[in-house]
Amino acid sequence: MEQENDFPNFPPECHSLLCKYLSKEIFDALKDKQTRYGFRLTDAIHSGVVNIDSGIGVYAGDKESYFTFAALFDPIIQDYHGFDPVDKHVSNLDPDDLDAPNPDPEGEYILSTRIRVGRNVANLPLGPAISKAQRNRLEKDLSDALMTLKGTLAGTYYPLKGMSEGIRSQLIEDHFLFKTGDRFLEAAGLNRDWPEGRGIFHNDEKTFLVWINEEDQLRIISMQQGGDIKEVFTRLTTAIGEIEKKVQFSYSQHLGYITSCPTNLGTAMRASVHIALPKLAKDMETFKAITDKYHLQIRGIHGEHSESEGGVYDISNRRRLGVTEVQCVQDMHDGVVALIEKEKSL
Ligand code: ADP
Ligand code: DAR
Repeated sequence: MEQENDFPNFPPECHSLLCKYLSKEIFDALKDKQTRYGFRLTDAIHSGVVNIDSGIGVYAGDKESYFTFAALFDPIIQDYHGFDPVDKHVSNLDPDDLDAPNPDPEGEYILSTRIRVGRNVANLPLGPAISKAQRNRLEKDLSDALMTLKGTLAGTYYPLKGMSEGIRSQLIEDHFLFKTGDRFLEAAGLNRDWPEGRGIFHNDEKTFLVWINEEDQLRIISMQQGGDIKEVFTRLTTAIGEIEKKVQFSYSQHLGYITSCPTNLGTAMRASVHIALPKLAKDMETFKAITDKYHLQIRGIHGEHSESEGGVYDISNRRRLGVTEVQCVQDMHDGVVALIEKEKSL
């Protein structure tokens, strides 16, 4: 790890927002600061220092990091989200405000729909700075709270520790469970003590799932086959409301829901479909013109850093902060309608 007082020597091929905005002046101004949980600048930037191919390169160790190290986080947040230090995030989780009839009622294109939010618990460090004891206690408190859910949200918690490799790999293959943290999360300190304190809660149908202590302390997920986006969003908002009766989430009037990676701040929502677009796949220029117009992101079908398979893509909203949850899902829905129209025309 870099010395406390050494300004990182970023090579010319480093193009992360960390490289772009961490000047020597900002480094010197922040290098001796620390948050109440002892999280320091060198901790926040370590992932981007060792992974020079990072897109962003920084993680917060607690809510306070975003304010203690604002001289670095603010320009990164402004660049990525177009969100200024004086802006206020506004949430709207009301499904009645969403205009999203199923874009593919015949099931010709959309294989599945998934909408997730990241959440972290108030008055605790985030994953990069949490202690093993705090993380284990959080796993117990959150899994106990989830096991009290009733009706269609009722389910079971499965700790990662002790899970058979066969079950774990099948859950990942079936798109339900997180992969073991990548090198970016590793360098951020998010994989410490793995697999202890991590696990997954899900209902019998696997349409409602909660990841515990991966990149964020909760990833609350609603998913199902087909394109009934509104039904998926409604289930998610109901679940969030039920969990929030038992758990206080870390929230800021300025930044919305607090997450370890600044890319997820605000709504912390990613609304996606797995969609087959074999004709558009042959014309990526047209494909990307549509996804750009509707503020969409293209991922492979096994999530971040994966590739498309068989002309099937993971299409999701790119905007997270400075827009409401309804707008995130509306972005995805409206973009998917345009993609299907184009695919039909080819
Ligand atoms: P996140 O969405 O939590 O940021 P990833 O992009 O890595 O994380 O995706 C996590 C998992 O969710 C992966 O297994 C991915 O295949 C799965 N997934 C994402 N979107 C969908 C979808 N629309 N249908 C089915 N599985 C999905
Ligand atoms: N790999 C890191 C994170 C980028 C956003 N993805 C998250 N948070 N999963 C990077 O800086 O590229």
